Amino acid sequence: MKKVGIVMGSDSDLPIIKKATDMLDSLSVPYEVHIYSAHRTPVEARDFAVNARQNGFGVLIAAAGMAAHLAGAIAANTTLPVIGIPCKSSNLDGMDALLSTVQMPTGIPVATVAINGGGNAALLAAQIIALEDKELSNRLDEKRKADAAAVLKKDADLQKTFNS
Ligand code: RP5
Repeated sequence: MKKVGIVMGSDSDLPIIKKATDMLDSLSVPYEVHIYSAHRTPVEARDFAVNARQNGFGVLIAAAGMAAHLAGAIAANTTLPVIGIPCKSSNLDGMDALLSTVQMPTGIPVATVAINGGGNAALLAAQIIALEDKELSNRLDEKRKADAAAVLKKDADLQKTFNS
């Protein structure tokens, strides 16, 4: 199975990345995690993206906050699919990173998830990897069913409390 490459701009983004790695662990999807910054370590960020396909990655996740150029900078250097996670910063609540990540010019796409959306970034990455892996596709189907069952159980509990 191809790996998911996860890059964050700073170790301060790690709590958001943990949501992604937990999700990938639960689906048995292999991944690598790195700290490369579009601004502080641009050469390493570029090299990671340039070599990602030949290093066995099938999709990349890039998480950054503030003037969040990491996902775009990664996407500029590979034609692997890139998923951007805008991270919430202290001053602008993540709106800065959201707009920096989502507003890519035509030609260099970044599939942007919600602010701090590590879980959905991992799920989307898994769905991309699952295009060529039937067993992973089955695990994703099972997760959808389990998630729906959990919501219906909550509804049933609510009926007992409010509607009986
Ligand atoms: C971004 O700046 C990082 O992705 C992080 O979200 C934000 C702040 O970084 P630190 O100052 O906490 O290292 O590049």
